[in-house]
Amino acid sequence: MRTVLLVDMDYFYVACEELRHPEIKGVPAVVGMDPKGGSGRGVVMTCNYEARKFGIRSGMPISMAYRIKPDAIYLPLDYYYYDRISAKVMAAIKPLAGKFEQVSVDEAYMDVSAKIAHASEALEYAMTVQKRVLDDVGIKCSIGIGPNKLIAKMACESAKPAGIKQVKEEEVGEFLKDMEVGKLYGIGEKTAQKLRKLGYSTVGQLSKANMMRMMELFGAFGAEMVRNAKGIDDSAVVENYGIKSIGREFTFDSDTDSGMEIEARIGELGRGVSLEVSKSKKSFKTITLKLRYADFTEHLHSKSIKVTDSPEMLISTAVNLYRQNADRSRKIRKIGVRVSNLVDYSGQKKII
Ligand code: DCP
Ligand code: MG
Ligand code: MG
Repeated sequence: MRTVLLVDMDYFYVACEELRHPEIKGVPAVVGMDPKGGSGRGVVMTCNYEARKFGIRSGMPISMAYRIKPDAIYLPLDYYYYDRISAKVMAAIKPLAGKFEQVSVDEAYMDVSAKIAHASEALEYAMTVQKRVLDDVGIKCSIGIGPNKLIAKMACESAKPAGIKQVKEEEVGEFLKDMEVGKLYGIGEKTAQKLRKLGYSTVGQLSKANMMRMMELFGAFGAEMVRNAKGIDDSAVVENYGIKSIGREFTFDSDTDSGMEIEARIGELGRGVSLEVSKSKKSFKTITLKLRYADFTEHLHSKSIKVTDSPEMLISTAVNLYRQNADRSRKIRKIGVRVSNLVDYSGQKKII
């Protein structure tokens, strides 16, 4: 039997900002694009729990956040700073894991099965992890504990903020039974709506769905949903798996069809991504350009090349993806550049 922890920092970007601006503690604060007195574009990246009390959320247009709470503190994004804090967090907790898998800037799975004699010791172990983050970095995190990654992840959601929630193997059924289907890992709002129409409003109901029928309706994802609804997840905590992709996005102040302006931005985003790639000592194989048009339709264009860490290759590939794929008759609202299929730089040297 395994014991898996999912450790996730609370309101991470704002928590980072609190470290260097302690005066924002306890005051509604938002990190995101400049609201520009309500006319700003782009979104809220995150906000603290004081701001969440007013209904502000990650991903919400910054202009909407501003309408809700114009007197909140609005801070610009500083990815490099958050990455540095993230590295400190990961370095602090990695030694406490048997197997350690970072999954995002503020989140990691820890398989602690080898560190404790029995699942009943997990709660105390998680408290040690929480305290380590607070002592070494000065920020708070929440921890979900489960017999697998899926349950640990969902337990963490219900532990937030600054909490710990353990779901033991024998409690999995009860934990999932009455959970709203949209809360199940991997299910977005659209799928949740479809499922509700089919009569599956709770995870418990979905767990009893006919596998074949779900596969007819949703393909392989249908089978996965039913497995998840049963709380089944055999995937291992993969050591050194690291972050799967590195990307940056930019929303234009006003929608644009100027190729020059767009290509200049792609160049800038590409340089930012490259810098981060080189800091994490990675090389990459796949470059993805995201184009969001003025009408909010979004298109992803990807190209895989020989593994490289060259900023020039990254930028020229992204620019070519734009030249080859963009619909020039429509204006663009937002662009993104991302690299994936990351390998350790040392790994790449061996390949060559
Ligand atoms: N983030 C983002 N875009 C989103 C959501 C989050 O850029 N739509 C960024 C900002 C977050 C960070 O990633 O600080 C971590 O994301 P989480 O989902 O873990 O959210 P938070 O840590 O901000 O809040 P929570 O306390 O709910 O974990
Ligand atoms: Mg978080
Ligand atoms: Mg997270």
